[in-house]
Amino acid sequence: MRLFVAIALPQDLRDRLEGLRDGLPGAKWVAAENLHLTLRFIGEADGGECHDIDAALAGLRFESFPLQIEGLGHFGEGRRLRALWAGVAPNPDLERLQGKIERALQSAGMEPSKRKYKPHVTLARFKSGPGPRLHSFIAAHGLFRAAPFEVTEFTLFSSYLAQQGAIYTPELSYPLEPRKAPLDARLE
Ligand code: 2AM
Repeated sequence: MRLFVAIALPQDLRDRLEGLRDGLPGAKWVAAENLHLTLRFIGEADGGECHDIDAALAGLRFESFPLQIEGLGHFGEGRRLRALWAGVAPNPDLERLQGKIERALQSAGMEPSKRKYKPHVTLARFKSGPGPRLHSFIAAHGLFRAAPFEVTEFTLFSSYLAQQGAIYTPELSYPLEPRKAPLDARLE
């Protein structure tokens, strides 16, 4: 199974992100039900490894926290443009949760992640770049900012590459603990 750990996004947020789809020739937009925020890509895992991954994730303790999607960016430039994404407002809780997941998976025997973590929600992928239109798209929509939502769990997804594109299936979810500190205190 090909696996990754991610935060599933609420329906209203996915609807808002879907509303950005407009005017980018060559963009292959990610289906609304597939929009997610990856915490850790795992890759292929066999039965025994899946068991160890589940045990490592289930043992993790972390409090719920708010998260806000804002801004747009891209990976690659010009003809090497690969992806357009929505970003995340600076979020120390997200960084800490990601770090905990990384350490838990390493103690379950996984190799350390090679890439530095860059939180993003991939909106579209490109085979041939949209040229200068990307910059006007980002100029038009770059101030995108969604309402914050409460992250109350994270999810182990499987990814299956079908003919019509990737199909992501939530396999197991790991609830976070109820938040103790009030929201106001955390936003200060
Ligand atoms: P992406 O959206 O930037 O492509 C499922 O493929 C998820 O895992 C996607 O969110 C993808 O990020 C992420 N991912 C991270 N590293 C990956 C890798 N080496 N191969 C495939 N997907 C990866």
